Amino acid sequence: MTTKIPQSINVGLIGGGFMGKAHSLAYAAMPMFFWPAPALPYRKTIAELNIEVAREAAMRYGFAEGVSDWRRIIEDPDIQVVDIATPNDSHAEIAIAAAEAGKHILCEKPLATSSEDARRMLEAVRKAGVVNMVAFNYRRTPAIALARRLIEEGRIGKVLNFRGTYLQDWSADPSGPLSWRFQKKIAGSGTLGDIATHVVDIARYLVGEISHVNAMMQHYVTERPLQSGGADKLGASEKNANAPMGAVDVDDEVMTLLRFGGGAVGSIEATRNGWGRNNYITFEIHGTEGSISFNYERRDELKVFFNSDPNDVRGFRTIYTGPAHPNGGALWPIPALGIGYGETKIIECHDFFQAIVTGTAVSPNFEDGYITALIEDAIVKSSQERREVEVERAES
Ligand code: NAI
Ligand code: SOE
Repeated sequence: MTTKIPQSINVGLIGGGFMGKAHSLAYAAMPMFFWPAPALPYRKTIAELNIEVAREAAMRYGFAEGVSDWRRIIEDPDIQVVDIATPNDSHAEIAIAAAEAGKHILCEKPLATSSEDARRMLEAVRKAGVVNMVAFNYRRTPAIALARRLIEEGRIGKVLNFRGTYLQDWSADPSGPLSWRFQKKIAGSGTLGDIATHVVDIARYLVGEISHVNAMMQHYVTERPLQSGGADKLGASEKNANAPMGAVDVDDEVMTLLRFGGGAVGSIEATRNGWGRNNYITFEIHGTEGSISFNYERRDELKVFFNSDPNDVRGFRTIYTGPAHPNGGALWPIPALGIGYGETKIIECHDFFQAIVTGTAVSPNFEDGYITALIEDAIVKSSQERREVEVERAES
């Protein structure tokens, strides 16, 4: 053994659905990629809504035990990390209880269903002095981190324009079931909180603070068949035309113009009803000396254009991310072997544990989650009042 054995840190994960799976994979895989790992995450307890599901989740995701009450995780003095992977309406209550118990917290996005709850969560983690992170994982895609590095190095000059999209089609079919993502009481909002916030996070990460928005929100589908039970269904995979219907009270589509504090302008468009688009997170950034273009559906690639290239070979070139790029050394040995969604969660997990072990802050954290919630408020207000709205500043 040539390496000092990293310390073990016990994790309690709440919610064993889609994100429960993604986070469990990251706990298992993080030390396989990042070695020596900052710490070895030990999957101690997973909480689900009932004990059978919790025990099955424990078996499947490699946890020592499954429990049916998340408070058991908060009360366990041997758990240092609380991971919140439940639907949005429970994030605030769990996170505040976890902070008061002195646990470090990884919370899924959006941080909360309202900016008021997000602010309370931020106050709780600040008061407790615990490491906190909100899981906007897409910024950890190596190509997106490379875009940030190129911008910081001045390779495209001063940024003038950010044009971002997040387009999906899983909710385009109105007979798709009434997921919790269509219910304001649980989700807080629709496309806005669910996916537009990912692009807000990418825009802030790459270009800086957003000062003003000018937005339009649309709501097309007003009711959907109730789900027959069991795990949440994302979209049209299980249709039931004879099922009783329930109300959809969230937005389907968001578009907003942006002004950044640093002087750039931009736009974001997001929909879950765009047939043919799956996880179409794209951005194009124009600077005074060049441009950068990205599409998550081809996430190994970053397209760059440098004005300094000789005229006869000038054009967008494609960089395939690999060991030369952010986090690339920990991932796979040659470019273009294929970065997946899982890798973004593995990098997120590494950075979170690194922050815990070194006692430093990590981004995006609850402050970023709160600022994103304030941007969401401004988008809603702008759409309702049909005018440009200034984003409220977060008190520091
Ligand atoms: P899901 O519906 O697949 O899973 C949620 C699980 O939490 C369910 O199994 C449910 O039974 C369980 N649950 C609900 N209340 C609970 C409670 N009080 N105690 C214990 N378990 C409880 O939902 P999904 O897709 O995993 O979403 C969870 C969170 O992750 C949401 O906030 C969502 O916005 C976010 N998310 C983030 C993604 C990302 O790319 N960062 C991707 C997908 C979801
Ligand atoms: C559904 O729109 C969803 O699962 C979102 O909730 C996630 O945040 C996104 O990353 C993938 O799509």
